[in-house]
Amino acid sequence: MTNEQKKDWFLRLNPNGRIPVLVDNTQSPPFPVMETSAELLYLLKFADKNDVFGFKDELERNQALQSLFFWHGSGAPYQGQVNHFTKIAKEKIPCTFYFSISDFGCKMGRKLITSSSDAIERFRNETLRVYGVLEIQLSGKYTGSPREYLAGEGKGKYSIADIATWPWVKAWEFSGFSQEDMKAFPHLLKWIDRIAARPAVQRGIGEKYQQK
Ligand SMILES: N[C@@H](CCC(=O)N[C@@H](CS)C(=O)NCC(=O)O)C(=O)O
Repeated sequence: MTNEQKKDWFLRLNPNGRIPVLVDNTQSPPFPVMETSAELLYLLKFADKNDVFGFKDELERNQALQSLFFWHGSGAPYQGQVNHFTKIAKEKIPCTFYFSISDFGCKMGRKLITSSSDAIERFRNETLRVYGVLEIQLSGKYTGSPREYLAGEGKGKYSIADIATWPWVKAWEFSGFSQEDMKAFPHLLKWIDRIAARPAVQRGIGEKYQQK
């Protein structure tokens, strides 16, 4: 691993030192964009004038933003930690985390998590909880209308909301979740397959883009 993302040339474009970064060379000077969700919104604005992957209607647009923020703020960080603890920091090293009252609803104000196995448990549970939120949306549990995509009227439309969320959720197995864990999310599993079947998605996950 060369850790290019921690080198000066990359930090100049994205001081967060994480992948991806987008650089729009059609702007003068070239314009860098960090953070996946901001990158998707940038692409929508400058490369998708007809809103093929977005919405003209403000309420539908806002629905897409809700999903985008939800995944960026609640899904990716939790599943990212699951990946970290189960794949990268495999050794169960004792470590200390504090979470606020609102996370635990306990009177003590803060709860101490003292081992990485506690941390894995916490992040696994939170990721499954977030999958549950997506399941509620897709199943139409409270609206009575199941939907095919996360945002948009009726059954919804494939949009940046799905584009941001899908690559993570479809990797549930990589994150160490079992078929048993996923049984609670039948609509989410169908959504994964529905998006996987899209020709452009097939190309995007195809051999050409596999790491050698
Ligand atoms: N909030 C950032 C997270 C980016 C992120 O975590 N990227 C990972 C790869 S998916 C990364 O760069 N990992 C290597 C590192 O942390 O140095 C975003 O949405 O762009």
